[in-house]
Formats: sequence, structure tokens, C-alpha cells
Amino acid sequence: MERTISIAVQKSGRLSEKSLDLIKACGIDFSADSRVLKATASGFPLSFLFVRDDDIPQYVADGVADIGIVGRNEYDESGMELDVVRDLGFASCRLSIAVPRGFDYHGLKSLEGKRIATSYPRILSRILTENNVSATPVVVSGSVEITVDVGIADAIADLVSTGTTLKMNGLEEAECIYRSSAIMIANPDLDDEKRALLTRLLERIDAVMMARHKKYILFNLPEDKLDEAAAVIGGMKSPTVTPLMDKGWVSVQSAVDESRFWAVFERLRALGAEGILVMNIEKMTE
Ligand code: PRT
Ligand code: ZN
Repeated sequence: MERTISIAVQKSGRLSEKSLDLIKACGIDFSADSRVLKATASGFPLSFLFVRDDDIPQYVADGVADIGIVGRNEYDESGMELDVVRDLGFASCRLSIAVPRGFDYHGLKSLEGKRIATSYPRILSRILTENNVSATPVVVSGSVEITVDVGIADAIADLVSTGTTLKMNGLEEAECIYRSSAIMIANPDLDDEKRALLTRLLERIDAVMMARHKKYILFNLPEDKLDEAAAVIGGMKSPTVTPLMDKGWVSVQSAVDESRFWAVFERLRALGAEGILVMNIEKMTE
């Protein structure tokens, strides 16, 4: 029988959709019936376990699942020592100290002797200790943002993405103390066969993630501007250059980092580039 590798994915929540999108983009298909706890994929020997995100580090540690996708916050809070094999970049958020209006916050020292409500006592305590601050964590599993109002805490340490929740509860974000995004974790004791499957899966994930950060551009350029254009594009080993029927003109193709795209675009225009065509890249390797 063919060996499979199993992955624990959040059943429903902020990580679910993007986790499954990434896996699908790797050419792996599965029945997306969210009522089932387990599913088997086609296109890759992978099986799924759909669970609550809090349970993912434990399942991976116990070998119930071989790998998992979870927020770095959840993993660090679990205190488990697993292999963090990739930072997947999505579901990014920050753990921030937030205080009620009128709280005179001037750094972590302001929290000395205070009660701080959080769902992440381990991460919070580590940071407070590193900064020589002694405060009392008040551990709550949800609705951290109401604890100050109801009088059980003086400040909070909670996950923030847009900041709306804090504002709506009369709190101000005072300081970001930790950053998180989705990571892939793996059991450190996978056998050789499973490790080989993980390597294959990671190769696909890398190709998808790399492509997501790049655009493919094609343009026509006066041949005598080629060196300058190549310097502007940078990145890839060398652009592909094809002669055009029009003498003195060439067609150039290359991948460009999305973050640099507009700067590159404007400089190419200034060099006389014409007919610039931009495309999304589906998959890519170095
Ligand atoms: O049911 P299950 O236990 O599986 O899910 P869950 O409710 O515990 O987790 P879920 O789905 O809410 O979040 C899963 C992971 O998403 C977290 O562990 C983080 O890694 C990540 N993530 C990213 C977030 C946020 N952004 C986020 N904004 N997790 C929670 N929040 C909450 C935050 O706690 C606060 O209540 O959203 C609120 C703040 O949002 P803003 O946009 O108002 O700032
Ligand atoms: Zn959870």
C-alpha cells in the first residue's frame, strides 16, 4: 500500500481557507466536506485531519498527524518542540499590549505590578521576564478585550490584525510584543519515507509561494537599452531576449518581485519600453 503523510488543518476559522487554498495550489485535491474529520487527497499521498487549531501542536507531537498548519502564536504557546518547516506568511497578526484610555503607557515597565489579561500566558511571561517586568497574567480563553472594562485586568495582551476590536472596546494598542503568521510544523521523528513525502510537498509549496510574490513581465525595448533594462530588472539570472522584426528592437521577458513591480515598470517606461504585458505566475522554481 502507498504510504501517505497526514496533515492537521484547522477545521473552521481564520487559517482554514488559506491553508486549503495553498494545498490546492500544490495540485492536491480533496473532497471539501467540512463535516468530515478526515479526508484523503488525490494528486499526492496526503490525508487530512480537520481539527481545532489549539489541538494541532499536540496532534503533531503525538504523531496523530505528521505535519500541521497553525499560527506561530499557537505553536509557541503550546511549548512543544517540533520542527518548524516553513513560515507560510498568511494569517499574520501581532500580539500587542493594549491599555484603556488614560493609562500612562511608556514601555513594558509601565506594566510592573499590573494584571494583564491574555490567552497567551506563556508568550507574555517570556517577554515580561526578558524585560525584567513582574506582572500578573490573568488567563482567559476568549473575549480578552472586555477584561479591563469588567475590572479583572489593568491591561491586556491580545492578537491584533486591524485594530478594530481594540478600538471598539475603548482600548489603545500600546506596543506590539510579538509577531505571528501561519507556519507548517512537523513531527521531528518522521521516518525516511514520510520525510521524503514532506520534502516533495515543501518543494511544491515553495514553488507556489515563490510565484505568489512575483509577476512575469514582457515588453519591447530598443536594443541599445538592454543592459540598462537588465540592471533595472535584476533578480533572475538573466532575462530572455528575442529579436523583433523591427530592426533595433527586442522583446524581453523576466520575473519581477511584486514589491518592486511599480518601480521597475516606471524605469522601464523611462528607458523606452513599449507594450508592457504583466502576468501572474502560477508556479515557479529558482
Ligand atoms: O475554533 P478554533 O480553536 O480552531 O479557532 P480559534 O477561534 O482559536 O482561532 P481563529 O480562527 O480565530 O484564529 C486562528 C489563528 O489566526 C490565530 O491563532 C492567529 O494565528 C491567526 N490570526 C490572525 C488571528 C487574527 N489574525 C485575529 N485578528 N487570530 C485572532 N484574531 C482575533 C483577536 O484575538 C481579536 O479578538 O481577532 C480580534 C482582533 O482582530 P482586529 O482585526 O479587530 O484587530
Ligand atoms: Zn483555537
